[in-house]
Amino acid sequence: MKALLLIDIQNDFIPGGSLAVPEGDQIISVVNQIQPQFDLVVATQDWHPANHKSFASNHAGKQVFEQIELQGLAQVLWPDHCEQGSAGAEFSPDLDMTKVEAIFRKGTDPEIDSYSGFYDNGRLKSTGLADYLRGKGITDVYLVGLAGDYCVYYSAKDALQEGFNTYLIEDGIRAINADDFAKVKEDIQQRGGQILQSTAL
Ligand code: VGL
Ligand code: ZN
Repeated sequence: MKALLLIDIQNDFIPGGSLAVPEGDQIISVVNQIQPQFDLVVATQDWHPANHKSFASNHAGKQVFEQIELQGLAQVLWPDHCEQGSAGAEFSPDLDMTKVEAIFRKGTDPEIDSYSGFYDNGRLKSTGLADYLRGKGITDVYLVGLAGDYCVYYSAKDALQEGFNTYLIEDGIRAINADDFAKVKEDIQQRGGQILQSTAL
């Protein structure tokens, strides 16, 4: 059984949003087109409180995209984004959500960031996504969404670690940094995942 994970296809990650991923809007028609080919479609939603420690605005004297240490982990400081209840946190109005059976929210703890849809960055707490997928009989996890070098990457690593056959659908993904995404693809393949185009599904 195959699941498609829609990772953080939210207004703030799309051109015009506060943490826009270049060409992020270009994945949406691909994502909408492929959904019928899966047994299950699930979405993740970055969902931060206003006092979230991943926001540069919550650290006096720190700049956006600076790196700090948070709970012993390297943390990039982001522009305010995906604040709970804001328009930026909503899914893109162009994204077809009719087939999405469940939405897993993440990044709700102000003290720790959560790139993966499965666990926070410290792997302290699970979102329940892995058990949910197993409960639905899912063996294969396909990922699309934003951003390829952060939330898609961390979600794919966790999917592999949880024992799912894991696939990145490249034309359904855009990254903040293209060089970083090239490394992501290599790393995911080294860990046993595969990269494919939507036309090969
Ligand atoms: C993301 C940075 C901060 C993502 C979320 O969805 O890739 N990136 N929060
Ligand atoms: Zn975030």
